[in-house]
Amino acid sequence: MAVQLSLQRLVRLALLARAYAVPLVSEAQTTFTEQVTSVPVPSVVPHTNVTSHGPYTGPSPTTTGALSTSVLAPSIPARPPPPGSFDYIADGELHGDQPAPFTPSGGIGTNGSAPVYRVQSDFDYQSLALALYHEWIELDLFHWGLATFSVEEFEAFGINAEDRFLLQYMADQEIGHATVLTNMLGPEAPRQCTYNYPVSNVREYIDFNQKLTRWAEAGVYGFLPHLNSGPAAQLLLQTITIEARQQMTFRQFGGQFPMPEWHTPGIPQSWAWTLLAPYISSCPYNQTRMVWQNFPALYILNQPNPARINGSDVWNETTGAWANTLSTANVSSSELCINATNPTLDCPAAISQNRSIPLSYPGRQVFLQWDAPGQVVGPNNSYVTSTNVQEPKFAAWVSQLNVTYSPLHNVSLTSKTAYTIQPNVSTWAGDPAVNGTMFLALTDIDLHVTPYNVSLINPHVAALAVYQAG
Ligand SMILES: *[C@@H]1O[C@H](CO)[C@@H](O)[C@H](O)[C@H]1NC(C)=O
Ligand SMILES: *[C@@H]1O[C@H](CO)[C@@H](O)[C@H](O)[C@H]1NC(C)=O
Ligand SMILES: *[C@@H]1O[C@H](CO)[C@@H](O)[C@H](O)[C@H]1NC(C)=O
Ligand SMILES: *[C@@H]1O[C@H](CO)[C@@H](O)[C@H](O)[C@H]1NC(C)=O
Ligand SMILES: *[C@@H]1O[C@H](CO)[C@@H](O)[C@H](O)[C@H]1NC(C)=O
Ligand SMILES: *[C@@H]1O[C@H](CO)[C@@H](O)[C@H](O)[C@H]1NC(C)=O
Ligand SMILES: *[C@@H]1O[C@H](CO)[C@@H](O)[C@H](O)[C@H]1NC(C)=O
Ligand SMILES: *[C@@H]1O[C@H](CO)[C@@H](O)[C@H](O)[C@H]1NC(C)=O
Ligand SMILES: *[C@@H]1O[C@H](CO)[C@@H](O)[C@H](O)[C@H]1NC(C)=O
Ligand SMILES: *[C@@H]1O[C@H](CO)[C@@H](O)[C@H](O)[C@H]1NC(C)=O
Ligand SMILES: *[C@@H]1O[C@H](CO)[C@@H](O)[C@H](O)[C@H]1NC(C)=O
Ligand SMILES: CC(=O)N[C@H]1CO[C@H](CO)[C@@H](O)[C@@H]1O
Repeated sequence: MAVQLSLQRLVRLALLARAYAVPLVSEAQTTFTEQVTSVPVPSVVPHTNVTSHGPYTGPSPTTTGALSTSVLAPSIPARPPPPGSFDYIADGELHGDQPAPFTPSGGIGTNGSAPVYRVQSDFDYQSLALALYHEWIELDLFHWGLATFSVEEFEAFGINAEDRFLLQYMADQEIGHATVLTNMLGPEAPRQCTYNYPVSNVREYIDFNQKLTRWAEAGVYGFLPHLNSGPAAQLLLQTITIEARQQMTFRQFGGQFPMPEWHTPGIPQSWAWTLLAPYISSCPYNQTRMVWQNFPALYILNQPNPARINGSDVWNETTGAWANTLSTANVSSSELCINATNPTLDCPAAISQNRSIPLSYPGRQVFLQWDAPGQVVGPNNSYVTSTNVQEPKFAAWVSQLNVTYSPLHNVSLTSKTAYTIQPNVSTWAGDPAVNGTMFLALTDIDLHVTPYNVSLINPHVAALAVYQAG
C-alpha cells in the first residue's frame, strides 16, 4: 500500500517536473523544491543619467511653436449629450443576453479581440508623448535630488536613509513607466531631455516634486478616458496609479496631510504641458514636438507656503511662476514648521500630519499677477506662450470634481494684477472642494465645464498656476 502510494506520487512528480522542465532531484525523495521558471526579461528603454542641469543657453531653435496641421475652427462647440445617453434602464436587472456565463452584456473591448497596445490617433500619440515627457523629468528629478543634497540636509527634514531609498526606488519606477509609454509610441517617442529645477534646498525640492507629480497625475486623468486605444489606457492607468502614490509620498516627506481631498482633479493636456515645459531646458535634435498650448504664467503672490507654521501668512514666497513652489529664502527659522516644538504645528516627514493652521480657507484674498503672452519657454526655448484672452475676469479653481469661478477684482491690465476671493464650495457634504495641491487659471468667461469636458475651457484661459490650498 505504502509502495503504491509513493509510486503514484513519483509519477505525479515526474509529470510536474516535465511540465516545468525541472529535473527530479532524487527518486527517493517524497518532496522536492520546485525550481523557479525563468522567462526572458524585456529590456528597458535606453536611458542615461542626465549630467547637465540649468537653463537653456544654446542657440535659437530652428523650429518654434506647437506642432500643427490645418486648424478647422477656433474652438469646439459645446453640444447636448449624445442620443441614447438616458436610454439604459439602471434598475439593477439584466437587459441583454449574456455573452458568456457570469458576464453581463456591454462594455468596450470585451468581445475577445486581442488587445493591441499602441496609440491609435493623434490624440493618443500626443497624450502619451506628453505623459512620457513627465516620466523622463521625474526619472532625472528624483535621482538629481539624491545626488545634490547631503544626508544631513535630508535628515534635517526627517527624511532618513530608508526614506531616501524610497526616493531612489521611485526614480527607478520611472524607467518602467518610460519604457511602457515608449513601447506604445514607437521609434519617434520623445527621449530624455535636460532640465532646470527651481529649488535650492531639500524643502523646496520636496515641494517641487509634490507639485510636479500632482500635475503629471492630473494631466493623465484629464485624457485617460478619452483615448482611442483602450489597451493603451489600460497600461497607462496601471502606471499613473504609481504616480499617485509618489505624489502622496512627497506630501508626506514635506510633513503635509497626505491627501486632504476625496477626489483628484483632471486637467487638460495643455495645462500639464504649460506647467512642465518651463523646467525642460533642451531636448535632443529631432525630438518629437507637442501639439499642446503653452499658456502664460500666473504668479500667486501670496501662495500658501507649507514650510511655514502659518502657511497663509506669506507674501511673494515662491521660487517662480508656473509651479509656484515654495521658497524658504526669506522665512525666519522661528517661522519654519520644521522647527516647531508643538506637535500640531510641526512638520517633519510623517505618514500624516495635522496642520492646525490651514494653508488656505474660503474667503481668503488671493493676489495674482500674470505674464503677457509671447514668451519663449520649454525645450531649447522653442515653444511660445499664447492666449486668446484680452482681459481676464475670473479665477477658475480646478480641484477635485469641480471647476468653480470667482470674480477677479481690481484687474489692472497695465501691471497685470488682480485679486480674487477663495470660494466656499464642496463636492459633497463634508468635503470642501478647494484643498490640497490644485490648479488656478484666469479666464475671460465662467464657462460651465465638468471633469469629462474640462478642456473646453482652454480658449478662455489667460494664465495658469498650481495653487497650494492645503
Ligand atoms: C544613475 O545613477 C544612479 C545613482 O543615483 C544609479 O543607481 C543608476 O544605475 C544610474 N543609471 C544609469 C543608467 O547610469
Ligand atoms: C470586437 O470589438 C472590436 C472593438 O473593440 C471591433 O473592432 C471588432 O470588430 C469586434 N469584433 C467582432 C467579432 O465583433
Ligand atoms: C536643443 O539644444 C540641444 C543642446 O544644445 C541640441 O543638441 C539640440 O540639437 C537642440 N534641438 C533643437 C531642436 O534645436
Ligand atoms: C530624424 O527623424 C527622422 C524621422 O522622423 C529620421 O528619419 C532621421 O533619421 C532622424 N535623424 C536623426 C539624426 O536622428
Ligand atoms: C495666519 O496668517 C493669517 C494671514 O496673515 C492670519 O489671518 C491668521 O490669523 C494667522 N493665524 C494664526 C493662528 O496665527
Ligand atoms: C517677488 O520677488 C521677486 C524676487 O525677489 C521680485 O523680483 C518681485 O518683484 C517680487 N514681486 C512682488 C509682487 O513683490
Ligand atoms: C527677501 O527679502 C529681501 C528684503 O527683505 C528682498 O530683497 C528679497 O527679494 C527677498 N527674497 C525673496 C526670495 O523673496
Ligand atoms: C487632527 O485634526 C482633526 C481634524 O481637525 C482633529 O479632529 C484631531 O483631533 C486632530 N488630532 C490631533 C492629534 O491633532
Ligand atoms: C483641508 O484639509 C485638511 C486636512 O483634512 C483640513 O485640516 C483643512 O481644514 C482643509 N481645508 C479646508 C479649507 O477645508
Ligand atoms: C481695489 O481698488 C480700490 C479702488 O481703486 C481700492 O480702494 C482698493 O484698495 C483696491 N484693493 C486692493 C486689495 O488692492
Ligand atoms: C462640485 O462637483 C460635484 C460633482 O460633479 C457637483 O455635484 C457639485 O454640484 C459641484 N459643486 C459646485 C459648487 O460646482
Ligand atoms: C532654531 C532652529 O531649530 N533652527 C533650525 C530650523 O530648521 C532648520 C532646517 O531644519 C535648521 O537648519 C535650523 O537649525
